[in-house]
Amino acid sequence: MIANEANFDGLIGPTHNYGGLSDGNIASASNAGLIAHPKEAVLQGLGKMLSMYEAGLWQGILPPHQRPFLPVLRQFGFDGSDREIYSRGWREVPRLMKNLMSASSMWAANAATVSPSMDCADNRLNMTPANLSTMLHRSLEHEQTGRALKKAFPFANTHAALPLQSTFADEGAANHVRLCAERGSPGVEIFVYGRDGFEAATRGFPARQTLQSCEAIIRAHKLTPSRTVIARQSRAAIDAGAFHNDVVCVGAMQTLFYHELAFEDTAQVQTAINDASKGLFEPIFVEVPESEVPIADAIKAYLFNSMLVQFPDDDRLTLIAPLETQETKSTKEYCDRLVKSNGPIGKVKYVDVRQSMRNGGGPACLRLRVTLKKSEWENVNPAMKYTRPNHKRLVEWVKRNYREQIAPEDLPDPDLMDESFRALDELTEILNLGSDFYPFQRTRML
Ligand code: SUG
Repeated sequence: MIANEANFDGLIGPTHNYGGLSDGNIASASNAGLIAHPKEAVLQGLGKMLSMYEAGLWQGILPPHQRPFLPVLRQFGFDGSDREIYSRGWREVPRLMKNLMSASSMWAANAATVSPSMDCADNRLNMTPANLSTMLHRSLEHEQTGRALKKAFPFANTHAALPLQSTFADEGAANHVRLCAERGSPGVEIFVYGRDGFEAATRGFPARQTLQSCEAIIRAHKLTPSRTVIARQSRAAIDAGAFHNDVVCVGAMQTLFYHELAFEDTAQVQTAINDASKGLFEPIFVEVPESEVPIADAIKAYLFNSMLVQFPDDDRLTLIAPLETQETKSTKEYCDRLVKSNGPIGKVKYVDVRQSMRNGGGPACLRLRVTLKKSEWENVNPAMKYTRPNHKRLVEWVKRNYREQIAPEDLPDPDLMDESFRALDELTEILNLGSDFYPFQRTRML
């Protein structure tokens, strides 16, 4: 059966800025207040999509969310026209406003947990939008994400997000890895959590994924229990800045590539994966020792927040890493040794996603992986597939609508809101999302 892994990238929205909103995400904290370059950011994202498409992979696009997210202001008692409540919001609740401006939906790895139809008892693609309940700015995403996923994958079983409550904190595919022998066969799904939602809170950086949310998704997606693995992320990794498991681990096909300190109990994780893959494939573990790449370097350079992809006609995997990995001595040297070895990763390709990286989002954060049978891919909304004509239309759209730069003091400008809504309105045509996709489009119709 022909099946492939498609990458659906989050298009970077017109309000991209450095808000310093994510506790435990070192890049977000240390770059807070920098001048952001939205046009450059979205073109970097499109550049990555183009290179994946040109290499023969299936590539799709997820739309940015409505920002500013005015429904929250109205819920909080602000009334009047959009421009009035926007300006009042900035005068009275500026910290809330920053949260309503974030372009964080670009990090599509946090959009949902995805289980391909080959793994699910109902033989359908199953998806659960992540509630992202740990961070205020991200907790606003799940509803719009669900709508976008339904537009892209009308045939899928798209569940509601888990309840927005700390016990069910869920960050989607960033804490999920699927290994398999070939894309069209059943695989092993690995769910990684940072805390047990019923345990007392720990000190240190927040652990954003709970055991309970992993269990709920496994059940809802009707996965085969013997083919799933639940692993605990190490406290050391979280406190070093690995706010998601995909900052210290990535997997593809039979290969799991991870840092020595990624898991609380690595031997137990390996045994569980070996057991779960019996009769399907032999897993290959590529563990990067702390002595070769200290975890602080791995996180700064985002070595593991790379895409691990199988290009058509290649017999080994390619790691699509950020430029920062090439610029950091230990990670660059590690990658050089990796490709010379006889291991499963044969190439490393570096991409420029610096605008996103400064908020802690590498190449892997920007995409949601969706393994699809060919017949399913053919039923994906064609306007949300990345194609050359779509690329051209999107680049023209960006040039028409995006600012070169946004400094923190530019955010309260109501023209920025109008520009953002105009851009999103135009985008709904390009991606064929309908004229009532965004909340601002619906209120306009009232
Ligand atoms: O949730 N950064 C995102 C980065 C998400 C990266 N995704 C994965 N690892 N899959 C986050 O912390 C920063 C926004 C700001 O500070 O303006 C932010 O939300």
